[in-house]
Amino acid sequence: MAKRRLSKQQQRRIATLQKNKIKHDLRLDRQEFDETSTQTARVISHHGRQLYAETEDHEKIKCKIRQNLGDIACGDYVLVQQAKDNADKKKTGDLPASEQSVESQYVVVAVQERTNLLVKTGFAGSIKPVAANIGQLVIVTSLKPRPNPYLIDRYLIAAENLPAKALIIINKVDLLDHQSKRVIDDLSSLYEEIGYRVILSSIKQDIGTQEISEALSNTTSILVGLSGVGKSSIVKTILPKEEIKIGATSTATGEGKHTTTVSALYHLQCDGIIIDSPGVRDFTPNNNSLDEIMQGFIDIRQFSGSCKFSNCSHRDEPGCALRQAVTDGKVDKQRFNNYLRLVQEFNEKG
Ligand SMILES: Nc1nc2c(ncn2[C@@H]2O[C@H](COP(=O)(O)OP(=O)(O)OP(=O)(O)O)[C@@H](O)[C@H]2O)c(=O)[nH]1
Ligand SMILES: [Mg+2]
Ligand SMILES: [Zn+2]
Repeated sequence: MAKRRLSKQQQRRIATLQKNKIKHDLRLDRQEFDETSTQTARVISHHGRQLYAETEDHEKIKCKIRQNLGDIACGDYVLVQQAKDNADKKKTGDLPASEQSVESQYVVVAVQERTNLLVKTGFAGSIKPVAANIGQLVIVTSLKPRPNPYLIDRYLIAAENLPAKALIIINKVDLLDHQSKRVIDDLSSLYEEIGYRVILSSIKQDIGTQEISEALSNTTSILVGLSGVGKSSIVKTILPKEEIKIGATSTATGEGKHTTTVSALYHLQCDGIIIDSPGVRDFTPNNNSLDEIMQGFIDIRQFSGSCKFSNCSHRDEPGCALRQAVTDGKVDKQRFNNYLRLVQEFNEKG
């Protein structure tokens, strides 16, 4: 593919960014950090070359990031050190209250091993980390924008392969009418029959919020889904004191305006942790193999290996156990088609 030529202005911008990065790295290298102050903290939100983290004493700290640490995501556990000056002042109690919290000079020196990392495939196949150490993926859908079963299935693949529990929320049920009620009923019974929990909610009418709150206890959950479905509204309802931006949606489609721009982590009273993530236009899990796709379909995977041919593509070969399961009503047709679609997309990617 021919390389796109950069305009003069773009070249200048890139040069300035590179210069700033070098300056930042030099500053970090010159500044001395107190190794005896090393402690563990959990990343609350990540903004380019800086992040906010929470220490084990629940202190919120702002940190710079030492170079070459690789990807860092919201929910990561990191090792941080305090700048020498600050650490000394803190020991003698000389640090002003304002500097003891957010403005303290900390640096992230290492990222601890994670249990899992949720990633999404971005532009041109780039892999972007979304959040780390996730116990539960909460797939938020709504009546407006409408639920998209193909998107739900792709998030379920991500959940099964993390692995993490999965929960499906159908929000904005205050907008239900006769026609949409059937769609929502069918959708929730489909996923409940497979074995997933589905909660119908309305933030406007306070429906299902208690149930959501309880489902979030004792684990780290992340809310994911299209922009405008009400992810931040759910967090704000459970944690009314937090400053959380809620966005407007387009009146025609209900499409959101991408209000939340970075993932952010919040503590719940019930010992749970919730991560609010930016809404997506689409989500493609980073499937590394056909087996990962199969593992992502908990209702279909039990039939794999029972086909007549071991390399069955489940399309038109005789003796296909998967197609038989669909014919027998043991596997939902739409789920099976979504499975085939993902396999095809994977094969086309090469
Ligand atoms: N009718 C109705 N509107 C809701 C409900 N929950 C949220 N909304 C509205 O939906 C819009 C989008 O809400 P947000 O919470 O910002 O949505 P989000 O999923 O966080 O969107 P992004 O941050 O862009 O990903 C706002 O106008 C909310 O007031 C609900 O239960 N019913
Ligand atoms: Mg939001
Ligand atoms: Zn088959």
